[in-house]
Amino acid sequence: MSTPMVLTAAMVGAETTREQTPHLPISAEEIAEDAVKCREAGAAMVHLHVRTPDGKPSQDTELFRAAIRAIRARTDVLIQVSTGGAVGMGVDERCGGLKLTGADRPDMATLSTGTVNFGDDVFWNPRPLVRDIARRIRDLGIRPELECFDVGMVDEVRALAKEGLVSLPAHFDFVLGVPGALTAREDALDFMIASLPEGCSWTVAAVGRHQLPFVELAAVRGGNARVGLEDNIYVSKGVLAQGNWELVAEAAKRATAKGRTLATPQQARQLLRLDTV
Ligand code: KMH
Ligand code: ZN
Repeated sequence: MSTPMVLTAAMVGAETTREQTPHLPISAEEIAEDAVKCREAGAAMVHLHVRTPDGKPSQDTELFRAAIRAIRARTDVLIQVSTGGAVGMGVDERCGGLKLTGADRPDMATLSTGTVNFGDDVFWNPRPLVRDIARRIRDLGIRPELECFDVGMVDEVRALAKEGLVSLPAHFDFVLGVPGALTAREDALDFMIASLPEGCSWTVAAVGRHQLPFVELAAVRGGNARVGLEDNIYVSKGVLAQGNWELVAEAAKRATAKGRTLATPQQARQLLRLDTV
């Protein structure tokens, strides 16, 4: 039996707009409604950003709280908050989701591990800032998903582990295909996997038209995948996905066709070691 595959739905993001797709969820209720369908389609986790009512990217604690409560009232899908936010945000703003404790505490949070060109912008993650966010995640007692936009960032995680800011084995997210960063190519994925510290798990989040083909590459390599409107709005060439759920459904179809079963949230909790931080 192969290891169950964890599908994550990156539902909202900071860059996708309603002008690009009318199916982007914005309010807590819209996010929760789509999250329920993502879970039914096979997602074990959602990667969460939030927006103000007019659609602007935000990392506001209360907007996160509302979205998390709306999701948890309806489904058991795991919730991973973004600490990346949108380019140009400061560290305190980015960490809004990490202020949630008790019943509203997220299950996981992203930790971007280095600075990278992000289209025509720069996603600014100097080493002291990465360490600041790593400490905040550690203090909340949750696991980071270590976002690597290029292969040197995997090495940076080794340094973070030596400093006691990340515990190994850890869970990585290889973000491939961001313009200006590592390309979405099969050999690039293989190099990332080969670079991992012993025993680590990984997800691949490929951007744009690469998103769904990389679900299949991850499936045959025993990895996990992230899909969703944050990274891609099309379910096939020129056809908008009707919601995040449709991308998850397509990912699930492709993963199971490659012989993988899909992880439940409970299985994902174990596979990603969320209870042993
Ligand atoms: N919006 C990107 C600049 C994360 O969520 O941790 C960064 C991002 C990363 O989305
Ligand atoms: Zn994100």
